[in-house]
Amino acid sequence: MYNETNYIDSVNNAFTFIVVISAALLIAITIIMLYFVYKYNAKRNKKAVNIEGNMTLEITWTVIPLILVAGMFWYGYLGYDALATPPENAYKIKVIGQMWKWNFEYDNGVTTDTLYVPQGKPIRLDITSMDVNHSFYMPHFRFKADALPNKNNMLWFQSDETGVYDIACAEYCGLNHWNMYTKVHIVPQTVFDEWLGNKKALKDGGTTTTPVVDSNAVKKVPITTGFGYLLSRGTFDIGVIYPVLGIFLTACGSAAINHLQESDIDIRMNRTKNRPLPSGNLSKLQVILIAAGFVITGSMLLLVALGAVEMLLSLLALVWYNIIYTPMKRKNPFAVVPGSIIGSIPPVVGWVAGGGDLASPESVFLAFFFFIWQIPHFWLLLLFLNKDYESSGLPTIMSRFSEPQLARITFVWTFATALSALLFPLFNLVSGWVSLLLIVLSAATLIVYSIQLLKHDTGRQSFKKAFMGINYFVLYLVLVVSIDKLMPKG
Ligand SMILES: [Cu+2]
Repeated sequence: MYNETNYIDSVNNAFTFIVVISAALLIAITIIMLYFVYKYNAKRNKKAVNIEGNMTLEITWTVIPLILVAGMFWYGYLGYDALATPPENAYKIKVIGQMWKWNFEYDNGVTTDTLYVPQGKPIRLDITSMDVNHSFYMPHFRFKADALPNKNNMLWFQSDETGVYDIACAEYCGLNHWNMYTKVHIVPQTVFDEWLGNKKALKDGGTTTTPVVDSNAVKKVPITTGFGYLLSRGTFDIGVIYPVLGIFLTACGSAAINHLQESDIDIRMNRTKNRPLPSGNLSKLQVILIAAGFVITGSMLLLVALGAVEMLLSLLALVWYNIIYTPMKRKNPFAVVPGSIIGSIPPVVGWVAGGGDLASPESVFLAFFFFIWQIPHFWLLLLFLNKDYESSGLPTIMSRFSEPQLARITFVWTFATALSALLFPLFNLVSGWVSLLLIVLSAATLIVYSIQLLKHDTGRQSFKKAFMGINYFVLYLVLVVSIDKLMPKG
């Protein structure tokens, strides 16, 4: 009875009907016009004659268009009528537009960002908006309905075949309007029931999620600091110990303070519930003393062995992490962007400690590069650890963007990271052509590899792979640039 949906054919037929009539009229009128241009041209007809009234002609050019237009209306009306009267037993789903994603609410209270519907069953969509005007658009089904904050619009459809199709917003609604894409999955009833059951279980378990930049960051610190030192010094010597150790100790202190600040969140997540505080192995006072010991030792080492600039930079990282970023991420799901600045400080400390100028272009570039790669790094971490974060109960970027949207945004940042890597040669931080070639090749590989993020069904696995991809890329880049520096010149 129905092919993919009840509505596609009637829209297609009405469209074909209108195009055929328009094309026929265009051709007929053009031919007649050319003939008249030839026949009545000024040389053959020196004197124009005025013709008045012709009943037959007037009736003809009124009746023929009337029939054509009535035919178009009839075709359009048939489709509209089918669309305006949903069957009584239609399965109801609420569609709520929001800047900038679609939410689908099912009868058991589950809300998702991707639409799943059972195959072979009439589906009724009740469409509204929670902020501005959007337009709910499913191109494959020839569906479009305004999503308005003060009015409920309805669409219904039934598809007897399974498939995955696009959903978009067809009304400019703000900055990220372009990214309001999601998918409709038409699946067999059993698959649908299982999916809805899983979603329900997940919902009862917890609500929202947060990116928690954890002490994992501490492990990167010695590498990036040493890297900055090598780049300005041109070689490794014993002096590298001071910035690396100083920054590392301060970062450990910073992580300890973070444990204090977040013990209430950590206890809720599998990944962090075994940290010393949530598990009860250390008291608060003990942690404070440990943190102070780390920070004071690290700062003193930097101040005495290197200078005030190095010490102040490392304290800036600490202030940024513990005083600005940590409280901010509890309120703002985009905190990860300013948070990424923290990772750009250690390589700069290394650069200055190695004798480089803090305000030099190379130092600014190093900071920029180590800032930009952390954004896809943390967003991917969030995407594939999502389930765990869901129990932390903090605001998350997942409440603003759907998974496919976040995947696309992450791809753009990954792309930017790959391109930024090409700046290493440009800032004369790489000299050998072999290293240059390796950097270009690895950047291209990263881009091609990350394209999986743009594919239809981005699962946790592909986020995890992309996450590993970008981490290995940066590690590889640091190695190539370091080896290039250490090679004898000449
Ligand atoms: Cu919109």
